[in-house]
Amino acid sequence: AQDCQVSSVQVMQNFDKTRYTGIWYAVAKKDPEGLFLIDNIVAEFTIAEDGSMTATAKGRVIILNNWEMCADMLATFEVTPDPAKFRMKYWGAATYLQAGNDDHWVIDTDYDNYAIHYSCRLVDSDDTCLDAYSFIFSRHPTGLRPEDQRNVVQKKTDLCLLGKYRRVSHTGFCDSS
Ligand code: DAO
Repeated sequence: AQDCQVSSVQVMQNFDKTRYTGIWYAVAKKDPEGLFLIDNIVAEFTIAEDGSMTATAKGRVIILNNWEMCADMLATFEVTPDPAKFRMKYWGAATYLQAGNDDHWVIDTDYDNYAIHYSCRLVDSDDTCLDAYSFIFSRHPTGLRPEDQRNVVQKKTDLCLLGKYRRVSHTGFCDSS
């Protein structure tokens, strides 16, 4: 759908959270208002014994007045009637990091190469999104495979976010922490 309405966003059909586990490198990001994770963003998804999904994530952040650090984040996911739509509760390993509760929707993935995430934090009265963020994830830190790019561009367009993403670099900033 390209009516830009949050309720008509198409998500991954028959999402399989088991195949989604493991490491994903953010290769592009559309930032929300007051961005938090800047670059070197790596997330690892796990399925607990009770079947619930959790994640850890790292990324370079700037907190307070220009204090640059690697944020260690934790997240738990609450299921909803749609298997690709979760509520994500997240917090930092350190208390001064950001914490919150966001939608976490998997828009599309082939599980082995790419994944497109979307979260709308603020829905307007006309059902368009006033504050969205979105990660393009790859299993490969080097980026998306050329054959996945067309599909990713189509999904960015469907989300009404085409042109709003920036590249997320991986320089090793969070590798030792
Ligand atoms: O970076 O501006 C931002 C918003 C992201 C907040 C959530 C980050 C912590 C949890 C990430 C888990 C998997 C994507």
